[in-house]
This record gives sequence, C-alpha cells and structure tokens, in this order.
Amino acid sequence: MKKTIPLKFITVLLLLATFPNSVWAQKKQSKPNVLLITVDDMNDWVGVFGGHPQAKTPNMDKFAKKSTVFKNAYCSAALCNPSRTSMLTGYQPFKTRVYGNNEVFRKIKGFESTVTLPQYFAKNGYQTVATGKIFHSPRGTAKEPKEGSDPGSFQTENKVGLGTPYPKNRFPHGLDFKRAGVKGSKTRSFDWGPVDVPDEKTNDWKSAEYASKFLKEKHDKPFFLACGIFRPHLPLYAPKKYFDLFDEESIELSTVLKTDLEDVGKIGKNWAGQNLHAEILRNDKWKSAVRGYLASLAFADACVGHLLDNLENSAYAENTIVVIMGDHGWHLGEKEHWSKQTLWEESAKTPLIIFDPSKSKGEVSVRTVSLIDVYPTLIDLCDLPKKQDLDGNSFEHLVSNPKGKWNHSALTTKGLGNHTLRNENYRYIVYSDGFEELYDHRNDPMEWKNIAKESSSKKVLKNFREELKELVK
Ligand SMILES: [Ca+2]
Ligand SMILES: [Ca+2]
Repeated sequence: MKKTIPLKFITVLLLLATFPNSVWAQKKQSKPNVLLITVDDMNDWVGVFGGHPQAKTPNMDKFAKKSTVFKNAYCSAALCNPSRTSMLTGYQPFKTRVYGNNEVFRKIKGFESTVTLPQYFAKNGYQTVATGKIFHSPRGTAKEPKEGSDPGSFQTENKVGLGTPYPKNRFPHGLDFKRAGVKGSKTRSFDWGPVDVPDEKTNDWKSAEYASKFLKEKHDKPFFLACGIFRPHLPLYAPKKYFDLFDEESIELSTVLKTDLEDVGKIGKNWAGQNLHAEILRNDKWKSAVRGYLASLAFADACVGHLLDNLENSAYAENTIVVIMGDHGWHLGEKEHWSKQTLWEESAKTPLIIFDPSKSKGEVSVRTVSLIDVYPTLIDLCDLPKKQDLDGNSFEHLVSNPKGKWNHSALTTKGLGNHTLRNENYRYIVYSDGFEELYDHRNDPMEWKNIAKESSSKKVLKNFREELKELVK
C-alpha cells in the first residue's frame, strides 16, 4: 500500500519553513532573557520619579512609559557594597554582616558557597555576562576575591574602567581645595566639572556598547546580561555637552529647613555631618554641585539609552525582561547632608523600573518594594524554581498588577543596629542607641517633622517595632 503523508503534517512543515528566523529562535527559547542595568548612586531625580523638576533623563523616561515603574523602591543599605551584596545574594546586611565597602561576603563564615543571582540563573541554564560595576568592585580573583567583589559570579565579566576619564589638571587648587571650588571634604572625589571627551571615549559608554554588541549576536541559551553605569557616582565629571544642558544660575535647589536636624537623633545628626554643607554654602557652590549631579545623571541616561536602543533593534526586544535600578539614593543638601549613608528618604530611595514584555503596561506602583526583592522577583518572572533561603519577597504580581496586595515595609540598614522601615504612609527609624524617628509622608515628604514622641503616634510606632523585631532576628 502506498504511504501518504497526512495533510496536517504537511501544513506544519510549510508553516515551519516560512517562519522568520528571529521568531523561530524566540519560540524555541522558553525562558525570557534578563537585562539588568544598574546606575550607581542614582537618586529619584530621574524624570519619571519626579525628584527634581530640571532633570533631563529622556531615555529612561521614555522606557518607563511602557514598563512598570516602582516609585517607592528602597535599598537594603545606602552604600555601594552592602546594597549590591544584598541585592545580588538576596541576604540582608545584618545577616551577611556586610555593612561597609571593604567586606567580601564569601569570606564571611556561612556565606562561602552563596549562590548569587547570576549564579542561580547560570544553574538554571542561562548564560551570564557582566560589564561595568555590578558587584561593588571587580578586584581580585575567584580564589582570592578582594573588597566588595565576587569574581566568577558571572561567567563572563568585561572589566572596564569606571565613569569618564578625569579632566586634565584635576586639582588645580591642590587636593584640599577641589577643582569645583569646595574645600574640606575628606572625600578626594567630591568634585565635579565638564570633561572634554566624546561619549564614545568614556568607560560608561564603552560598557553600554559592550552590552549592545552582545545583543547583536546570536545566542543559543537565554542570557542574563548585566550592565553597570558608574555616573552619577562621584566625581561628577561628565562630557561637556551634558553640563551645557543646564544653566547654573537657574538651577533649582531643595528647600532646607534650618531647624531640621534639631529633632533627629545624635547618631543621625552625626551622619548628616553639616560641615561639608556649610563649606558648600560658604563657597556659593550649591547650584554648581547640583548642576554637576544633573549633568552626570543626564550622561548616565544617555548611556542607558544607547543600550536600550540597541535592545529595541535586536532580536531580543520581545523576549527580554529589563530591570533598571540605582543602588541607593543621594542627598544634595537635604538635611544639610551630601551623598549617601543616612537612613532618610533621600538615601534610601532609588529608582526601579521593570519591563516585562508580557506583563508591563506603562503603569506605576507605589508599593514599598526593596532591591532585595529583585532576586526572588526575577526568579518568578523567569519561572525558575524558587530559592527558599532568600530574605526578600517576590513582587512578580505587582509587575502586571501594580496595585496588587503587598504587606511588606522596605527595610534599610546602616551598620549594626540602625534600621529604617518605610511603608506607603510612614518612615520609621531606630538607631543603635534606641532613638526613634517617625515621619508621615502623607503631609511631610521631606521628613522634616519627627512625630515619634507624639502620643497619636503610639500605635504606628508599636506596629513598626514589632515588624522590625520580626525582620531582624
Ligand atoms: Ca552606589
Ligand atoms: Ca526635623
């Protein structure tokens, strides 16, 4: 008997033959890719987060329009290494005891064989690649990691320098009196100014370009690609064209309450360290410094935009989950403080934008999520097996339903025994000496009035104390 090929089978063959290559590749790959973009020391001045009316971040703002924007996202610690270690290990700083920039979690007893976020993805069939600053530092080797690093966490690591090249004649007034004209900061890099360099010659752009090239290649496995942009981290040197976007005279400054520090704790006041702010005022450099930050942020945005454009034009535009985040916020004079390392809103808050092609609809969530939640969330978004020992909570459901249920306050820690919890209405702070602060964000977004001692705050305080006790065991 003559064998005939069933009609159904012929139809399938014809369909397969006519399928475009890229679509075919996507269908074959069951897991979505991940593109993680971290922008160092980026506070909520990114346009869509509304922190500064003059910020120019058109690329992130445009991308936010199709993504899920987390307007109340907070770090676990307002410093590079503890924040990044927490996000990438999924463990709280008080668990790993990584509080500063010098510790290496893998050298701490009990954390030697930690499976980091990229390692977990690699275990589950992903190719993992990093360029720029993802862990705090690229120093050391897998056998001998050095401060703030975890070499080997990514299968491929492109080691580039950080930020932009330094300007010629970096300290014309000597090390103590910075190029920008401010004296007295102990931080050598507390400086800013334009650099005569094209974007393409900066390390941040090179990092974005490395990741872009990766997206132009064909990959057989799903990928976890991480790109770290260093600006607006100090020193605030950026290509001149970004400084030219801002006129120094018309720069708007945050309102600072003269008496603001009177009702904060001794430890908090000490951290605020008003001397630098006073020095900036004495030299009339406040507007100049804000311009430096805005220019650096605009430059970082251009680097992110370069990468996002290349993703958009790649074969992976429709099957890649994108996460854009800072590692913590940054004060620019609020509470007479500069840079990070406090427990207040300016330090703790950082932008978080997630684009999941199958879930995001250009909506905003005000749920108080933490960067420590990103690890379990990415696991769920990519449908990987759950990892049981993580400290964070998955907010996968909020990516498609930003108003969904969420019962967690965001916890930020600084050193041993200093914590803050943020829910949608309040910020609670407790220092290691027991001093408490409480702010009502519904009418006090600048956290000016500490209401911890008011009798009407008793119930709120009690709830926060209990929640913290539960979290910090
Ligand atoms: Ca940082
Ligand atoms: Ca105050």
